[in-house]
Amino acid sequence: MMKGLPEGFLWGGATAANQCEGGYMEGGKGPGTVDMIPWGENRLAVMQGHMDYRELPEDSYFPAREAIDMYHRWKEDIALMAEMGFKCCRFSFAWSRIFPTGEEEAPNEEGLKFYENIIDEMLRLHIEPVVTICHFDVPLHLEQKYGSWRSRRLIDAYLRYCRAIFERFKGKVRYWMTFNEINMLMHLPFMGAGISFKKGENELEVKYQAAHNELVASALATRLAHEIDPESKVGCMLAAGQFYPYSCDPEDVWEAMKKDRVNYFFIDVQSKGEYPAYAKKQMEREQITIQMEPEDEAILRENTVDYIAFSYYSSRMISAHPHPEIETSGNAFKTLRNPWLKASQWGWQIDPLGLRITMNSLYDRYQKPLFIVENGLGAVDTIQKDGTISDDYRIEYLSAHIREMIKAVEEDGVDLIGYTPWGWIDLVSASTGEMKKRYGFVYVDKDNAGNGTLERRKKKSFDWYQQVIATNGECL
Ligand code: BGP
Repeated sequence: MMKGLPEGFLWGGATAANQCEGGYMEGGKGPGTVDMIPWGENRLAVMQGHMDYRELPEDSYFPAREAIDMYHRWKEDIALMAEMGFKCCRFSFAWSRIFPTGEEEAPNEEGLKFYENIIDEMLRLHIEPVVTICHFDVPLHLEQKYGSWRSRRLIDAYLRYCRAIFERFKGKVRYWMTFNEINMLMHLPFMGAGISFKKGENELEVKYQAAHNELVASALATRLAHEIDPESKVGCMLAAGQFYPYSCDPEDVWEAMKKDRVNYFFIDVQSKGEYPAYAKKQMEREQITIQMEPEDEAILRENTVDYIAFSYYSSRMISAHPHPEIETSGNAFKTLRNPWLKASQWGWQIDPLGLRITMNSLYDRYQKPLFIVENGLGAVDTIQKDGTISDDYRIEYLSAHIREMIKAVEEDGVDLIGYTPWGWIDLVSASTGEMKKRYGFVYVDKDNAGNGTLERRKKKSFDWYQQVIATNGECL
């Protein structure tokens, strides 16, 4: 039996442009949808597409615009990841850095150069770049002119962007992901895909239309990447986390299965190349009609993804019957409180075995290599008097998850490419916009209101993770 993880396993960490770069209008960058998501009480309504960002109060604060200023500090930050021994780094490009409005004929050279410098520095330090093409980020102009992904026009704009980056980074970037947490479109449509709603419209229909456009774009991008660089690997990316039934009442089990499908839907199309029967039936039942072109079926069928990337923070629980006393909505996904699990300060339930369960479900369903591109614990960290940060809770969370991940590989035979815990350096939280919710091995001096020196400081988990990578997980 194979022991441990394979040689060349991609240990690393993950970030996203809008949560760490800042430099929001620098280097020719245009505004993106995500730059319009405010901190505070209006955040959720904007992310859900139920409040127009144009109506926000004058003094709103937009954390994505400054973030942790990686735009100017990338070299120092890459040195830190190299010191931890990263084999890879997952990060995203801001689309509007490269195509400021999304409609230019040619890309913005300064934007491309910015990412080229980063990629070259990573390669120099033997860190494999893993790039998310679109992480919650659409050029604002495309949202204003076309209503973002509800329009098919976005497919052309996205492909122009893909062509520019595939050609430029040919031979340098091997792993691409088309859309971060593509299923987030169903839960937080403005954050996930720049979609907001007009009064009285059929929201589910709009979401399915946007989903279809993204799915076709993803398939065409996969084809294009393979044409330009046959060595490249293109993945889908799912916000994963198994739904458990509240009880063994078959009604609860059925409910859990249906909930899982809301998320699997996207990956079923991206990985198997066709709309699953249950989705077609649902659209029929709910009288949803979406615009599809005759060639779409073949495009989806012929251009499936090479690997399945996913984020996993927690499992979820659901019942067919109401249980308001234990309902929580710690994140975008409503869940019941599972009595067997503890939760983070933000109510995200901690379930390491759930990672193994989720990996097995995904592998059984798709039989393609998996890549865990997000996992981690958001927590409040305090700096001790002597300047150290003892984040034992984070070490405990990650150790337990990595142990289950290794079992899934070693004992269940799951094919796994790598593991990039989320927010290897503290950054802005996607759901809350806070800095206080920290994930990093590296602390960044900045608070919720945007104050701080931005100084980087290693936490206890920094040395711990360095050791995990050096021993390929065997020290755990
Ligand atoms: C995922 C996103 C990330 C991220 C992470 C943690 O949904 O892909 O962008 O931030 O969750 O969530 P949060 O920042 O809300 O704690």
